[in-house]
Amino acid sequence: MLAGCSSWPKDYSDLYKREGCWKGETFGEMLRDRAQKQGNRIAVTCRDRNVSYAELDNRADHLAVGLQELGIKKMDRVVVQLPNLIEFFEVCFALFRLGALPVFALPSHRSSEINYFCEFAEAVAYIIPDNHAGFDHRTLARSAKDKNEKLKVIVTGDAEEFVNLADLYIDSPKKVEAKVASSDIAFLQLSGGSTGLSKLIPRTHDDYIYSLRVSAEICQLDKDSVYLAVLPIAHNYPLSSPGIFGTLYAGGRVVLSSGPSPDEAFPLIEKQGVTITALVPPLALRWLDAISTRDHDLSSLQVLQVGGAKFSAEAARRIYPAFGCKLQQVFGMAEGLVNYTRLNDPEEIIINTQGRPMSKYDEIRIVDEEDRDVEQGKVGHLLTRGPYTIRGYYKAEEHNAKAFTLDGFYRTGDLVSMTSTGYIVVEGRDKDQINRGGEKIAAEEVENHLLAHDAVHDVAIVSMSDDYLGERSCAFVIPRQKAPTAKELKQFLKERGLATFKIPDRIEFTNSFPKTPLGKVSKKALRQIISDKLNNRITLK
Ligand code: J2J
Repeated sequence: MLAGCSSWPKDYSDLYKREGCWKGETFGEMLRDRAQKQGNRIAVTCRDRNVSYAELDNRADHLAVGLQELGIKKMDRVVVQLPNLIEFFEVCFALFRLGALPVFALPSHRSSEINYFCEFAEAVAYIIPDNHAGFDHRTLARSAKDKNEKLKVIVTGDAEEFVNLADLYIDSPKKVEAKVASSDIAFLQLSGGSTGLSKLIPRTHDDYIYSLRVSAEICQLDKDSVYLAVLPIAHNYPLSSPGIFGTLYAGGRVVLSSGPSPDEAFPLIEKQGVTITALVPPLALRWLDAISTRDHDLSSLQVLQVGGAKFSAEAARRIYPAFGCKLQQVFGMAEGLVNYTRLNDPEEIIINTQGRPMSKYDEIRIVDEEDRDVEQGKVGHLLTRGPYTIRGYYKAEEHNAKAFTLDGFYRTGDLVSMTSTGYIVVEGRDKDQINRGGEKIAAEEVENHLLAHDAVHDVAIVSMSDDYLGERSCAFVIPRQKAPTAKELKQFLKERGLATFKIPDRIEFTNSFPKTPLGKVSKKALRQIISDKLNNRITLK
């Protein structure tokens, strides 16, 4: 086991094995098996390129040799920041075969996040595209290399001074045969974060592949399924619920879209015969708006998943009439637990709930402030434990003591209620996080950056409700003598290398913060202030 990771107590791991959840399979073996059974079928389509299971399997083997020759070995951490490209698959499976661990960064992360991931995970390598969405990722690599000159940077495209990924595919008669156990950590996923920086989430082959198997079953995937990936595939939702890996598990085909707009996605759905895709609520709204004015034939689409943030019942009700396909709500988290509405659930359940746990081994508790179970139907804090929910974050002993109960339940930070039939309704949040249309912002992380500005005395960041994104972020700033402008502060954050989605949408200057009876800053009161202001009820000095 990788140092800094907590595993399941033996009675639980025995149970999950005995019950057939963990079948002892690794990612490397999973791909090999599909390549042997259905080598000629297409695994991934990206623009005009189709890669079969056999080719993907071979390419992963070749790349594993090249990565090994570069010095990457079992247990090494490698920060992977690749957008929706076939190389993402090749890199992941090559690393899985080596027993090295991808750390999944998102394409929108910038130097502040990347430097932290590289440093905290003690990464030996960083894999990037040359340019993506108008941004040159090699600038991030230079900054990371300034901090650690030994870091190996691998680039797909124009590598400039770095190693070119294309040169690492080595057709050697000797395959990489690292001994990888299914109980090993396969990769580190990112948490949305609530206290300071994102935590890293260690997921094993056993637990993740189990979640893929159940997800694929629930979503009724098979060899004829075509999954369209419009969200960035490194995120846990399009990666695994059932996402790209669940599709490969089922032997289906993944189609990669470079972006989520209807202009890119609708023609792909028509041309590729897409059967299932996954969206966050703001995108679902955008697609709903677009559909009436386009004449693409989307009749192949059977399931439209919406998750990552609360989807309003009003919008949910419009999906079937507009798309003629089933809506599936998905409420999940990179730490583990995923809830789905089932495809044959009654309409009212699909529209009004966020689904129920995917596994009968998921344990759910909904509790009050003192960890006592609330009455059925009442709102409380969601705690969970199960065969694919972690027992601790990577190298975070102190935080783990708060984020998990003594008996191993993960405190999700979500406020939920449960229907009499066991479906979960997300009612709110009790974590210092903003969910900006599915993108998670840890308030404290951004507050710490702002506190580094000379003219900022104190700061508190809260969510403000937004019709399109659900929530946007608002920073309340108490300035020192000479107040900075909002523009200056935003520029300051950008220069510190913060991902754009974390830069506050609005900055309000104030002289003091409302306090709770205990003297802490009352974020609840701040949310009320900005809400009243947006509704023109008060004017803020
Ligand atoms: C309300 N809040 C939701 C929903 C997630 C599948 C789907 C999503 C994620 C994900 C994921 C929500 N309604 N339908 O990993 O495998 C909020 C909750 C949750 C947090 C987790 C998956 N779906 N959320 O979004 O790790 O607050 O995972 O605890 O990014 O998103 O965020 P994340």
